[in-house]
Amino acid sequence: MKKIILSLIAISAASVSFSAAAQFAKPEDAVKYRKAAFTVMATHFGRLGAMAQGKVPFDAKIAADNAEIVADMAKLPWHAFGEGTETAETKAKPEVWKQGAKFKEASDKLQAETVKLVAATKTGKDDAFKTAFAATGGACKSCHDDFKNK
Ligand code: ASC
Repeated sequence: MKKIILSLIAISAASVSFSAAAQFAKPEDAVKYRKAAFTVMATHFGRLGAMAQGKVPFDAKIAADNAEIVADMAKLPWHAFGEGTETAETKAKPEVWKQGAKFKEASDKLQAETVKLVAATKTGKDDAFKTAFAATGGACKSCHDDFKNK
């Protein structure tokens, strides 16, 4: 019986959506969380960049491993831009909160491009990878232009 109850608790905990999990204990925790996700994302995107630029040879398996981390990280930061985090000293522009729908669109675009990036790495084709890498970088850049201070 105890086991059943414990599994039920585990199942319901796992089904809590990301938006419901948007409750951080403190705004600083949310800021720390989203920065961490961006840091990990940038680290692995940078490794892909070295391959896209030919600084290291294209290796489909290594590219896929890195792209999967980028795609996973791309899901995470958005729910950490919640209320109370807009006054923190960060590079986020006020537009993140003033133009919420546009910010959501930009984050959706990034996530869509990272899914395509993973798929491209798995084709094993250098060209497909480079094209998808450029599209993903474009999604990073256009969001930064609108929503991130230098
Ligand atoms: C990176 C990185 C970013 C993006 C961006 C793309 O490697 O850290 O923030 O690419 O520069 O324009």
